[in-house]
Amino acid sequence: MENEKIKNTALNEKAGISPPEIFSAAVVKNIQKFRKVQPSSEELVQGILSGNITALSRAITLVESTNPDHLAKANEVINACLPHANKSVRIGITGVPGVGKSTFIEAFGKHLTGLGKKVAVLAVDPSSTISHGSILGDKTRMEELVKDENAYIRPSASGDTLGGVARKTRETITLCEACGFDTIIIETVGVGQSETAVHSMVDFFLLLKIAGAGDELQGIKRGIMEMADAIVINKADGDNIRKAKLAKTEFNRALHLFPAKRSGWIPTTATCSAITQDGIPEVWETISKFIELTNGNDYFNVKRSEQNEYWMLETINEQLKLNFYNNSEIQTLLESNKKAVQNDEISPFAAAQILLEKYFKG
Ligand SMILES: Nc1nc2c(ncn2[C@@H]2O[C@H](COP(=O)(O)OP(=O)(O)O)[C@@H](O)[C@H]2O)c(=O)[nH]1
Ligand SMILES: [Mg+2]
Repeated sequence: MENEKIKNTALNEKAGISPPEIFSAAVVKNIQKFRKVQPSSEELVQGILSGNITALSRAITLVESTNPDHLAKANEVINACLPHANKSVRIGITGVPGVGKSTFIEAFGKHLTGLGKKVAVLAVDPSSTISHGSILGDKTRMEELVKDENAYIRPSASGDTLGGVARKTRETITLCEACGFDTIIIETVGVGQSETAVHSMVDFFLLLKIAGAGDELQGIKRGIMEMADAIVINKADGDNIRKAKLAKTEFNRALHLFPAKRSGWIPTTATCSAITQDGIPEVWETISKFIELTNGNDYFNVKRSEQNEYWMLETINEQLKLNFYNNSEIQTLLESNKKAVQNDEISPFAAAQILLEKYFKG
C-alpha cells in the first residue's frame, strides 16, 4: 500500500526530464562524468590544473567536508595544487551589511574580467553557518558576474567555528589559484572577528563605507580601519556625491593618525558608485600600485610567508581545541568540573589543570 503510494509521487520519478537546449551537450557530459564516479585525487588535480570548474567545485566540497576520508583526499589535492598556486592578487573586502559589498564586487569583478583577468569570489561569513552561505542570496546581486565565464563565485563554507570556516576558505584560495584564477576576492562582513581572519589571508584589504552614517552606526571598529589599505566610500551617486566626498576627506584625515604601515604603503581613500561604476577602475589602479610597491620592496612575499606560518599555527590551535573538546572522557570531566567551579569548590585554574593533565597524560 505504502509503496504503491510512493510510486505515484514525484519522489519516485524515474524517467527524468531531458535537459533544456540552453545547456551545451559538452558541459552536460562533463558534469555527468564527474557526478557518476568519485574522481580520484589525481583526476581532480588534473581537472583543476586544466581549468575545469566542475573539478574545482568538487575539490572545494572535499575541503569543506567533515568526513576524515575526505580530509585526507583534500590534503592530497591541495598539496599537488600548491606548486601551481600563489600567482595571484588576493583582495579582502569588508564593510557592514548594506554598504554595497556584493554590488561593488559585481561591478569590480566585471571590470577585472574586462581587463582579461580571471576572478574568483569567496566569502568568509560566520553568520552563514546557519543560513548556509548568504552569498548564495547575493548571487542575485552578482547577476552579470555569475554568467561571466572568467568568474567563479563560491558561497561561504559553513562550519562550527570561524577558524574552521577561515581554514576552508584559505585552502579554497589555493585551489582557485591552481585552476587559473589570478584575482581572488574575499568578502566578509565587518562586524565580528571574521575581518581579522580575512586580513590574514589577503594581500590588499579594502574597507567599504558609505557617507552619512556615523562610525558607531556603521559598527566599524577602529581596528578594522587600521587594517585597511584603502577606504572606499560607496554609493557616491546622485545627491550623495557631495556627502561622499566630504566623508572621503574625513577618513583621509583619520587615516593619517594611524602609525605607518610596514608595507610602506600609505592607505588611500576614494569614492565610487557600484551602480554607476564611477570610480571602480580607479580602485583597481590603486591596488595595482600597491602590488607594484610591495613587490619592489619585497613586502608582498614576506607577508605571504608570514601568513603561511600564521595559518599553520592557527590550524594546530583549531585541531587541538577540537580534539580536546570532542574527547568523551574530557566532556564528562568538564561537566563535573564546571559544577565544582560554579560552586566554588575548586579554583578555575586548578580545574583547568586537572582537565589538561587528564588530556595529556590520559
Ligand atoms: N545608490 C547606490 N546604491 C547602491 C550602491 N551599491 C549598492 N547599493 C544598494 O545598496 C543595497 C545593499 O547592497 P549590497 O550589495 O547587497 O550590500 P552588502 O550587504 O554590503 O553586500 C542594495 O539595495 C544595492 O542596490 C551604489 O553604489 N549606489
Ligand atoms: Mg552582500
